[in-house]
Amino acid sequence: MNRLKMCLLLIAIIGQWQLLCGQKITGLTATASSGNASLAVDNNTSTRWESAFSDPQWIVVDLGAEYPVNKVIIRWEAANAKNYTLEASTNGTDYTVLATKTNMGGGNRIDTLSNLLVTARYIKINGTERNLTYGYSIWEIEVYQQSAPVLTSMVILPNITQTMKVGSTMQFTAQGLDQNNDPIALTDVQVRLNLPLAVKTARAVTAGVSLPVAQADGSVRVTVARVPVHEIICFDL
Ligand SMILES: [Ca+2]
Repeated sequence: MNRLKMCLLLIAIIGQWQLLCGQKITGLTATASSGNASLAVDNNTSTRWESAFSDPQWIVVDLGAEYPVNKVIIRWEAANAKNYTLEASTNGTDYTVLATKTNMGGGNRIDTLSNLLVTARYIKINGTERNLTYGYSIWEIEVYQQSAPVLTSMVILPNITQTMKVGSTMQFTAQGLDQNNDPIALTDVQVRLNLPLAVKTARAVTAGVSLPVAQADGSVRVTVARVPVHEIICFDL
């Protein structure tokens, strides 16, 4: 019985994703309960917003549109918040508390609040207690988008090394995973037919076979018969 010992090697994935990659959101504006809020979003780390000398005080950053927000960096001046909340809103009225910070240290301080995973247009810092008698003082507030899914690994099922009859077919599923190990859509999968026991098949191995992923579950149907017969070696087992 002629059988083909074949190994399918996945050699490339072509996807179409936006390359947002956690970039900083620009064009921010801000309002506050007191003081010149714009100085906290002017991209200048030597100018600062300072509130009135009382509790509580707040500052709201307007992103200009809704974004998938992942990280906020607050560059506090020495007159900083001992206790505060970070909140998010899509309409500027209804806020959700993302983080509550308490007993934070004095002096110039950089607070990085990450893994927020929230859709928001407005980010609010609500100071409830100061570390000094001065107002709340922030050099700069930075807001970052959530990283777009990026293909980082794949799971191929079943095991891609198979012994098959020539002319028979096999089906496998290629599932891409992003940096959070969540499934990611694949638009095209390229596979290579490798015949390790047959040196004469080098030409076929080099050429490879490209097959589109046509099904929503990412499965690809591979038919051995589609490989020209003269480019493969069959042997008896
Ligand atoms: Ca500034």
